[in-house]
Amino acid sequence: MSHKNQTLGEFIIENQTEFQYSTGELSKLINAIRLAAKVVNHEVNKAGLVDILGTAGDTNIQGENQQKLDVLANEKFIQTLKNREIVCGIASEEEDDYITINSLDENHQNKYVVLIDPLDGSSNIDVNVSVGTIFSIYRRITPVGTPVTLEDFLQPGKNQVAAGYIIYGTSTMLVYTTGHGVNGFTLNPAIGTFYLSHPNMQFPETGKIYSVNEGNYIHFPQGVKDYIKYCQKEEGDRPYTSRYIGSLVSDFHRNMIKGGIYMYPKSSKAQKGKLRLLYECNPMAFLAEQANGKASDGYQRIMEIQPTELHERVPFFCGSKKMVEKAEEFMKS
Ligand code: P6P
Repeated sequence: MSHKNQTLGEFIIENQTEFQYSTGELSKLINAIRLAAKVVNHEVNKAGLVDILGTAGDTNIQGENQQKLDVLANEKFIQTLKNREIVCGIASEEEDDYITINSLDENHQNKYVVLIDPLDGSSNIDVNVSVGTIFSIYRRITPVGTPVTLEDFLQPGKNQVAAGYIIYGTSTMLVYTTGHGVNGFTLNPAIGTFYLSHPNMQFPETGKIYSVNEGNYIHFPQGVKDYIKYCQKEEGDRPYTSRYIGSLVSDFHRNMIKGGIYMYPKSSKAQKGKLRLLYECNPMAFLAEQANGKASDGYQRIMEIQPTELHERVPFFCGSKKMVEKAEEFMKS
């Protein structure tokens, strides 16, 4: 249920009954992410001024210690999530191990775990290219009332209860799903409010954009090479356009609106590819499937993969259903 100019807060309240576990908890979770997104957005937007305000490891004009933005984003999201009484554990690309959050009443009543890539594509900050935050939310599987365990984080993507991203681009957007479609909210920075700008986002069934780092071409499996040549061939609705900006959230967001496929395949240089299963591929796969798209490792559905390690990597093919299926055909032939 959505209507024009609805704020994120109104949308959450109006739709929280859809969240099958209990009212209020989803609101707290998404509100925590909304708050952290605004804080990180403020820092990302002034990143270019860091040298004027003070460099990382230095103090800025306010006398605050400057931090690398991905470390800062990580701290802001963890701190904001910790302050809510519903998260029992957090895993982050920036943390070697997961973080156990002991609820104030010490008997671990909190029910959810959150996995985050706090600032994906952060190397783009220095060249003023869009970056993003990616989050994935599960209900714990070990008993409430006990400390969270690694098992709570190593769940297949199909168990996610919510997932989304914030894209810090020409405008800042929060795009998320709770399993009832994908909705995009744009931040009005003047008043710090997210407004529903992209209700019910859907991948076009096919498209004419392919996103891959072709600098790795000679290292790709033959099936990927053949698919790239298929995209480039003068035939039917091809050649497609190549668009790859080195920021998964941005490439995914553009492809969801216009139609396209994003690929980070395995290669002779990276046997499992580069992207992380738990806090990059699974949340983006949940969004893709909720938006009528598809996400696989070239052979199987990403959200079926049983994780074995917190930071494990998988090959990633994601976007318009027919394009992913065509890529899979080449991978299998
Ligand atoms: P490469 C950013 O580091 C990231 O995780 C994704 O956002 C991006 O699509 C990819 O890696 C870029 O990696 O190897 O092509 O520079």
